Amino acid sequence: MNKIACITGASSGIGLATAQVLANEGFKLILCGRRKEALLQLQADLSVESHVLTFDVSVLTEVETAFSSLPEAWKSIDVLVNNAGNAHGLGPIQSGDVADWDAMMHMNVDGLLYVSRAVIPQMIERKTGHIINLSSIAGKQVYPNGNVYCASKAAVEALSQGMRQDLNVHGIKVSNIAPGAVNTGFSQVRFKGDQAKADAVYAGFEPLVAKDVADLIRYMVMAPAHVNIADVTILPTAQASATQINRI
Ligand code: 8X3
Repeated sequence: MNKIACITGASSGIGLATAQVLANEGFKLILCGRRKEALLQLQADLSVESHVLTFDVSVLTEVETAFSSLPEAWKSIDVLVNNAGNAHGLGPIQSGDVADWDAMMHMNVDGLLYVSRAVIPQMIERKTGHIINLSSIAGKQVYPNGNVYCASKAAVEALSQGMRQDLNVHGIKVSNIAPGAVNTGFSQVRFKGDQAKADAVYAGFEPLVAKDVADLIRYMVMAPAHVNIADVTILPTAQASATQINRI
């Protein structure tokens, strides 16, 4: 294996688990995130060569500077995992915090676009590549109080389809993953550190863990060249829809 995978949001959660799983497959890794210390720690723990890029996906100039700083040997990215994303708040639209809305739209939508824009040209040039976008069950089903987060993930769903169409002639695969409840730091961020609220999201059933989604990503990237696993919803067995969870 002499392939390079680039993962955004690699310092925690699904991004970190994906780094570990793809390292086990022998991928060289570009680890992207905002927290340099956490990324350096991950780099030290990995058994493969990696390159750390510290930047905020939602700031175009930071994205452009980061990717243009890549040494020649790291420029040919084979797999891009657009994982960086967050939820901020859960409440009715009329009392939404504009700063929360902006943060979600900037990170989940603009960030995915900016990073893709930085990575796609060399994939087109080489007529190969695989982009995996992390959407959510929230991108397929809106739920009460989810409003802007759901909208940001609905945008990811649309962008996965749009990218697949536009990049089709260039031989580039685009995959979309829509996870349900995954027990990561996601709910802690959504509820701004309120641990009790975060814990309640995953109480009474067995949620997914980050590695479950990372294993799906591994399956997608290891599929034969002629196979594109285009769109997968991955849920805990106890979850039937965005709002229906069988809790004990
Ligand atoms: C995370 C899943 O259902 O909390 O995107 O929106 S959910």
